[in-house]
Amino acid sequence: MASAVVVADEVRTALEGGVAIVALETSVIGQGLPSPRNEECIRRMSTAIRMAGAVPGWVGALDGHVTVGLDDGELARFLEPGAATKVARRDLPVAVATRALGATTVSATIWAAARAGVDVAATGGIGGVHRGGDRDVSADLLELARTPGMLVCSGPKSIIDPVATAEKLEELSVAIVGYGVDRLPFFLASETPVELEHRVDGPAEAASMLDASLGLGSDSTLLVCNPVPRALAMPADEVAVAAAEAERRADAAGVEGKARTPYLLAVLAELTDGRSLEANLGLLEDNARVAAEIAVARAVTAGA
Ligand code: PSU
Ligand code: MN
Repeated sequence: MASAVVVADEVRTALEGGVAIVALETSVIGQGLPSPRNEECIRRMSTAIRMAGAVPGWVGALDGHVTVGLDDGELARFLEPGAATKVARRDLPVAVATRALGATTVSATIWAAARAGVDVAATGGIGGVHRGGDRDVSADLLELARTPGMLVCSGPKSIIDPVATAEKLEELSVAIVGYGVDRLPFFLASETPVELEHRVDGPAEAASMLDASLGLGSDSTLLVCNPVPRALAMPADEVAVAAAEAERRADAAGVEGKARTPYLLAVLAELTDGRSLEANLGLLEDNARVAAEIAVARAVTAGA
């Protein structure tokens, strides 16, 4: 039986030639950002990766398979609001069998990337333990615990409980590594009060940590947390107030399950006059750049 994970030619050639690749999720395109900013996101992340000397590997489900390395024409299909369904790892078989257009979250993206042999990925903020107990815990966390590799993000999204999420990641043996920082970044805001035990300063240090992890046969992802670019960072209390209001509206509207995260992000953008959108795009672009620099640092060492 042919594999339902399709590796695009550009990604395959890069893999064979030892060229660095960064895997990218499409849920941020399909659900996380409004149109037309989602198109801008594709362009900015892809450009940042190429400028650093790496190849973008956008992941998504379409036409009965999961592709690592969607081209521009394929990515365009994810842009229209509501066109793609949100696909976490557990939803992949359903998306493939029904030939659905599936925008992959972090959990589905790192799963497919690992199967394609791509071990560096980038996103904005990860899912985690939502506020108010552990009724709603993102599938991102468990997948990070059982997928070897490295994910560059800006910490948990603003709508997540950062303390509970950090505790859960410890329980799951996922190491959180600050990228030039000692405290856990908080998506749109630069930091949470959570002190990190691990830190790297620059791509070379991150690359050698990934090498060590893979060399040990570790089965979990190293979570590299790069704070939102300083000029775009929002005050933590402003984000907290807006996030709390977003939760209230989601409760009142009865928005549950996987629709909740996109709903909360949309309300957040509305409540902050779009500043959260600028910060979100800026951190996505910067995380793409950092991930590409790390992947390139590894490719250089491997080729030496
Ligand atoms: N980061 C963003 N915007 C997003 C997401 C992350 O800046 O839309 C998506 C990611 O795909 C992440 C998902 O994996 O939200 C988590 O959703 P949930 O909480 O339903 O597991
Ligand atoms: Mn959930």
